Amino acid sequence: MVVCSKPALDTFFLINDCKPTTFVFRIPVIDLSKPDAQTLVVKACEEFGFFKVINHGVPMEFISMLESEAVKFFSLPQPEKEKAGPANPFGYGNRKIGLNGDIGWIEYILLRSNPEFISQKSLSIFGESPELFRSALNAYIAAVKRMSCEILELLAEGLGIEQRNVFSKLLMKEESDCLFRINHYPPCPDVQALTRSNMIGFGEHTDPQIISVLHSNNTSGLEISLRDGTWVSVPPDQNSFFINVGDSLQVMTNGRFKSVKHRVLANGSQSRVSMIFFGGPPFDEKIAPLQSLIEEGEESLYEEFTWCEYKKSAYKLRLADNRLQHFEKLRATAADGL
Ligand code: GA4
Repeated sequence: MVVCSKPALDTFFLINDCKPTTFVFRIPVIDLSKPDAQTLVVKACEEFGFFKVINHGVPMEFISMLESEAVKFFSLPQPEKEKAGPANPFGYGNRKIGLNGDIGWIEYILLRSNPEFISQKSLSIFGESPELFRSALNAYIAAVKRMSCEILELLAEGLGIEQRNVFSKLLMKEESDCLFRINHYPPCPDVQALTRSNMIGFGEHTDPQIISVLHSNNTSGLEISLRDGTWVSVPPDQNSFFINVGDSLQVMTNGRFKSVKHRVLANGSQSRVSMIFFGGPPFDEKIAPLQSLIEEGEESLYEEFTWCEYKKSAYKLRLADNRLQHFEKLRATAADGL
């Protein structure tokens, strides 16, 4: 294995039939406290739709408090956890992902992330110590949302957009449809049998929202797909966050940023816990390419849609489906002109 020489890059492993082989690739690592962060986030979103952030400003105690509450919840007896389910799509879910038959080697909690909703939601979702879980959740979400907005503002500035809150304001509205997910991937006694039955931890998909912010414990499993379709494994790092461009940001940048396809493999011996904040817009928000990002001679690649329209169509599809296809503009072909 080649040792990384540049501190601003992290290692990827090339995946061949789900077996890691030799080192070939490195992911962008962005230090949010450095002045070059603005240029680097734009580059990373253009090249991969994915990067890792360090010096992120989210207190480590918020992360460890929430993660330990989550571990306590997932260790409860199954009937206790099921009091908070079944996820439809919100609540506690086991194996079932979404509403159309997707399954994974996973259990999870999926929530709307605004504090009012969290405080109103049935206490059973927060297990034996609801107050502790709820306050850890609110502190964590507030800090991660702040960081997401900071990244979105760097992106807007880096793209030369005058209104630096053009993306971040969509997450800040009271009615914003931001979600929060805590995943637990239990160790799988027979990963090969799982793969033979075509099941993995969480199947390949892109995230629908504007931005996703992921934290995981030190267990591997996350993979992203490069533009050429190669799957690469992302080494876990519990001190950092991983950022994904979502479908909505791909549309707003008229395809300049790519929403990254990713998946999670099951681990044979260790349990993986990940916590993901999904920054989404309000339901009635119109999503379309920003005029200022449509370059001369370029066309808008997508029809305008509301977030509500997108979500309705997303929940009718399977996890691996291309959810943006439905909103792509039909481009004139040579044959149309004849
Ligand atoms: C993928 C990203 C988020 O986890 C999620 C998922 C959602 C769900 O689990 O309910 C979806 C999936 C995700 C995309 C397509 C639909 C909806 C399952 C599914 C098959 C919470 C989200 O927002 O979209």
